[in-house]
Amino acid sequence: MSDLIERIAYCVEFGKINKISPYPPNMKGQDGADELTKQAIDKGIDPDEILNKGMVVGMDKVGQKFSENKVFVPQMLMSAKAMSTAMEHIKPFFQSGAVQRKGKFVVGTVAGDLHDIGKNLVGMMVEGAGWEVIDLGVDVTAEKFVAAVKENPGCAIGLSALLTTTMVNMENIVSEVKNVDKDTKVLIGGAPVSNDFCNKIGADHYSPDPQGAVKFLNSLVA
Ligand code: B1M
Repeated sequence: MSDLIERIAYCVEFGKINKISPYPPNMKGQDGADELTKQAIDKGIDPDEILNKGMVVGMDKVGQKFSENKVFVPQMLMSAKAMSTAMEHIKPFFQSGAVQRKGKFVVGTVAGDLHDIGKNLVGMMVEGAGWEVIDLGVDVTAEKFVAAVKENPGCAIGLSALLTTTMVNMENIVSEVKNVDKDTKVLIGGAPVSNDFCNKIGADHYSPDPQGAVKFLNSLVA
């Protein structure tokens, strides 16, 4: 039983999506995260255990390696794809309430900015860490973030920006969101953003990578 969980973690870590997936080459023809997760559920293994001791462990490992520059964006994307494919088998248990999520994370790329690869990675890693992710997409205005905070009381907010011309829009979003609920935690990230900028605009945390985003969010519910 634990062998199956370990294999799921391994598939997520190395981006083995399913049996027909040719990546990684040394696992060609083997079951991937998709098949193994289904087998685990069919065997009656607790979905919470599959998620937290399998998928989350795999994502955690790849996230750590990414932070250390030992793997790069393509590997992260393959891991995220393996995880999201396997998650399809777990989702019905979230919906039934059999598996509890840690909280809600509303994420979006700020107004004027269309870059979404980094934001998507953050969303996938956070989802893999057991959070419900509400992705507002790109070019997201302060009004849309405010509406999401009202619809999802107690959620945390994530803002991404890749342009020096759009990172400035974060300040207004932080201020509008905090006007609705001053306790709403706002996490920011993206290549031009820094810790100093985070302090200047009154956001709660800056993370340079998805792993840091996960650590910050988990610290809120620890
Ligand atoms: Co754009 N672009 N782009 N672009 N683009 C950059 C960002 C740029 C640095 C290229 C350059 O000039 N060298 C430059 C910005 C310069 C600046 O402002 N300082 C630039 C420009 C100028 C532009 C346009 C203005 C070009 C034009 O039209 N004249 C235009 C703007 C469009 C708009 O947004 N309004 C534009 C358009 C585009 C494409 C649409 C073609 C495409 C985006 C496709 C897409 O995202 N779907 C694109 C791309 C791909 C890039 C580069 C090449 C790659 C960005 C990327 O995805 N990186 C980029 C140059 C570069 O970075 N080499 C560039 C990979 C991604 C995983 O990293 O997004 O940094 P990143 O995310 C990281 C971290 O930052 C962090 O985690 C991720 C993983 O580590 N992170 C967070 C990100 N968000 C986070 C949120 C968090 C926490 C961490 O918490 C919430």
